[in-house]
Amino acid sequence: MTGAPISRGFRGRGGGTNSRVPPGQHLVEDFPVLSAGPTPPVDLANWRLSLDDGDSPLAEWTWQQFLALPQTDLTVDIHCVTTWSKLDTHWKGVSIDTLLEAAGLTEPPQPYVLAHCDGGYTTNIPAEDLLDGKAMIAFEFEGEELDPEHGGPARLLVPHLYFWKSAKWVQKLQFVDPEIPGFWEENGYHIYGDPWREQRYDGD
Ligand SMILES: Nc1nc2c(c(=O)[nH]1)N[C@H]1C(S)=C(S)[C@@H](COP(=O)(O)O)O[C@H]1N2
Ligand SMILES: [Mo]
Repeated sequence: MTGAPISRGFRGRGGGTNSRVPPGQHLVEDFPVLSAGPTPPVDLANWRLSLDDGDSPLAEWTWQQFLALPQTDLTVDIHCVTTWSKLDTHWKGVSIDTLLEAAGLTEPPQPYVLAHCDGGYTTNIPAEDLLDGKAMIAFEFEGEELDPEHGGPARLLVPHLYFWKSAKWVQKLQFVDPEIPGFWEENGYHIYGDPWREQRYDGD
């Protein structure tokens, strides 16, 4: 058969889990750890999460203040660019919508975000990809506090993009314009990283 590729909706007809596995991915039951560096020690007394507009601080929360914000539960599938996918993962955290609201913002001050982590890792995401319940700062996984090797005490979760966008040990979301490529994006990976369009590498 030639012509247009079969659409996702069509392929999904049979139900089942295959329709939930993006091209080139396979399912895993375990939860692999992928870190570019060592796991930073957990230090809740000095933990801070901040929002910046360029170089100007917008808001900052201590751990206590962060936990006092309204919380959200998310059940989502996650997809790592190294080809593993994991279905129906359960997370609790604070949505980015809630953070913006708590900071007194009705919309993102700039169209792009650079997430900064303890340890120096960075990743970039368009601001709109963090809104409308699509992303959160997660602090619980499967009903337990988030394991340090998986980003505890808290990580960004952006499940509709490859998992390298879900920055572990996140400390700051910096709103910027133009977009600033993060660690993997600077090292040959795709600037956006949509698993359904198999945007693994620059140029895909
Ligand atoms: N701070 C930080 N966040 C990170 C990474 C990292 O090396 N450092 N690796 C990314 C990559 S490539 C992936 S696939 C996921 C892995 O998350 P996990 O170790 O919880 O599976 O975290 C992402 N977030
Ligand atoms: Mo990854």
